[in-house]
Amino acid sequence: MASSPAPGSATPRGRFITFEGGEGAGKSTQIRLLADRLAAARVRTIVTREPGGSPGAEVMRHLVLSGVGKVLGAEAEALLFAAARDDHVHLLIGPSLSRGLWVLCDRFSDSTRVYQGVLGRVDTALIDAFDRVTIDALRPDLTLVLDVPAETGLARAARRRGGAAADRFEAEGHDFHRRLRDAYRQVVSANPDRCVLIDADADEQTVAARIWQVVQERFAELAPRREAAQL
Ligand code: T5A
Repeated sequence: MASSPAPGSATPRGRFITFEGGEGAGKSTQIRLLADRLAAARVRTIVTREPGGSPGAEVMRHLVLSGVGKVLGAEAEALLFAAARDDHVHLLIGPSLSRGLWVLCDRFSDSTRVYQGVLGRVDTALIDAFDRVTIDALRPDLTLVLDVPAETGLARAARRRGGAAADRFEAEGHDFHRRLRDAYRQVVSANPDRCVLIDADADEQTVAARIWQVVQERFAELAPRREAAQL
């Protein structure tokens, strides 16, 4: 089960922001840019990722991205991602939020819902059960879903890896990646309070500015201080 802030703790819980989207949508790039802006606003943050983020989960990352899980089937793959998430939430995300840090996470449970649930046809009830065990009440405060055409994302991912082999999911065909994009759009429609769709088919700084505007609007503590300007 996910840890929660100690009752009566003087430290307010940090904010939990997740980034989602298809391959090469720009999540890692935008997380770094958001972390820089938050640091400039004197917000203490940590940047982490899934699968991975804690020693045990990094071992599982290696396993699942190598393609071993594919032969076991989508349900077993979902189980591996859930096991990695459980370790990550217990050891890093929960404790960091309790200490008042903001946590920026590259993928989280929506990835399981989309990749294993929608694309892999794993029963939603099973994924709900995994979520109850691994994340419990620790839902993200904000999920930014970066939206680019599948072709754009795959081309970016291919450019970045150069001559290296595509990983387990990058190696899927264009139809898979188009369905992935649709599935993420449905996640946003189904969770309008938590999720915001970001048009990420633009240069890095333009996308970063769009994200910063959403984050500032969402969290009152980041609103530009007007008092100083009025003095
Ligand atoms: N997965 C994960 C599941 O199936 N279930 C789960 O529950 C979870 C948690 C993780 C894989 O695991 C799957 C999904 C994934 O397939 P990963 O290696 O972590 O694999 O890969 P991704 O999360 O998909 O991340 P990528 O590294 O592929 O893409 P990003 O992070 O979206 O993109 P980024 O920022 O690395 O950028 C890619 C390239 O494009 C450039 C960058 O410089 C980089 O070279 N770029 C841009 N170029 C032009 N314009 C822009 N605006 C650009 N932004 C970035």
